[in-house]
Amino acid sequence: MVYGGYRYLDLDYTPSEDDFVVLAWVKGKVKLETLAEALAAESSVGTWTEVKTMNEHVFKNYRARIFKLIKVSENAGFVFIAYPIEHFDIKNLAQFWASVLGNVFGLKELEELYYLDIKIPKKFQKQFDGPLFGLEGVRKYVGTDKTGRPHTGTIVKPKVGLTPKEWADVAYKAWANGLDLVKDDENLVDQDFCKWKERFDYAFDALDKAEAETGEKKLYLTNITDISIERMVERLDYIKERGHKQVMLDVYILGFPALDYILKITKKYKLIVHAHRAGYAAWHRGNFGINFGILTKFYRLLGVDQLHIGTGVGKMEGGTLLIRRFHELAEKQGGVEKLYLGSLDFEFAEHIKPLMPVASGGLDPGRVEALVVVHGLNVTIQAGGGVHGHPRGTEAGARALRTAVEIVARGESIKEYIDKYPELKEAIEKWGYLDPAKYKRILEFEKENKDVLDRMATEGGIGVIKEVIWKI
Ligand code: RUB
Repeated sequence: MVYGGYRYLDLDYTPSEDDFVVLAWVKGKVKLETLAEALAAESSVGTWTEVKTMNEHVFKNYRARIFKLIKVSENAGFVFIAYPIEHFDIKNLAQFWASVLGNVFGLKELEELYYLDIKIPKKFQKQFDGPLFGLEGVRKYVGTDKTGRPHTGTIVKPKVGLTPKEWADVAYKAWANGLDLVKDDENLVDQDFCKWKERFDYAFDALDKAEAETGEKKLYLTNITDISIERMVERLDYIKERGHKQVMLDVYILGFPALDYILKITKKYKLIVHAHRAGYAAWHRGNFGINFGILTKFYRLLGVDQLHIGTGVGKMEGGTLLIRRFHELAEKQGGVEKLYLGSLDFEFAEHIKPLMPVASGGLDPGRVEALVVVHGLNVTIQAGGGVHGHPRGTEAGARALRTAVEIVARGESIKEYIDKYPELKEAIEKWGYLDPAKYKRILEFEKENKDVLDRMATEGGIGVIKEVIWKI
């Protein structure tokens, strides 16, 4: 049985350089082939029945083609679909999303549908500018382009509730005691107890003071996320007027159209953009979903400069191999290799700069060494609770985090220095020390056993990938 009277299965087809390629896991109430046909039809030229209006030209030039199927059972498996670039609007990511990642999620034959990866042709990537600063630009701003150490940061906690002055006092303590970055949390914008403008003014002065005292450039990431584009633009105008250089956005919640609009302004105003991803997991974790790696690609193409990608060692989901993959998608220039079934080879266009990956969520100084095994040194390490929860408060917490990062960046172990730095010792006594050896072993296993992982995924399906390999 085919879907709508046309055949989208074309196993002899080899995708061209300009095709989009999509890799999805699908499971449903009918045969895998039929499910795949439904996905290809509904996301391109077709519908549930034959239509008299279909013609040769449309079917030949605009339809999606299923060029590979990996059957895990009669009605479940991995589906590889190619789409011709002509199918899509230029400069309109919303149309692409509505096509490929739209109606298909509602088809009633489906019990599971998870998009694992997408290859975006370079020809399509040309319409995007990518990050204005990116990894290198942020490093230059902070002054770490020579040392290459990880950046350190904190999220002022409690997340909400402090007054503007209280917020800025905490921020000052963090900057003055060694951290490079202080940010609002995802849910703090302009509440009555902490109006955005007042907080900005206090924090701006605190930043100035901390920079003058430490001789270091600091980042202050102020959250302007709002349902009203006008209010966001007003805040951007104010940031520019004050001569500030950074901003923060809740990118998933804004959605692509608002993000695209705001990024045009931040680029004009030459602001470093920090992207918090709150909400992404609603797509990423379920049986019906979209892997965060796909979003990482689009956020990089649209041009944020720093992006939360998870830690691999903290409080949020995602095991070592998955987070390492996101890290590469954020930070590598050019190609990112497919590692095993569950991802596709990918290459960013030459003009798309790498961005600064941000590891955040449940971190503390004792986790830094393990974190760097997963991410390498090109990463911003943020700790909220892991700074302000220090037994002697924010100042000691900030010093402990910076010290841990400096030690690890030199290639040494913090274990050797615990007695030398009391703040570090207290942090480790409270939260412990995470041994990096386990994470080294996992990464080595992946390098040496790609075929084993590939076989596990091929035989076990998405369950094995998510639970065993990705840990989500
Ligand atoms: C950090 C925090 C951030 C998370 C979001 O606080 O809650 O919002 O980083 O997760 P803390 P992710 O350091 O106290 O845990 O970065 O994975 O998107």
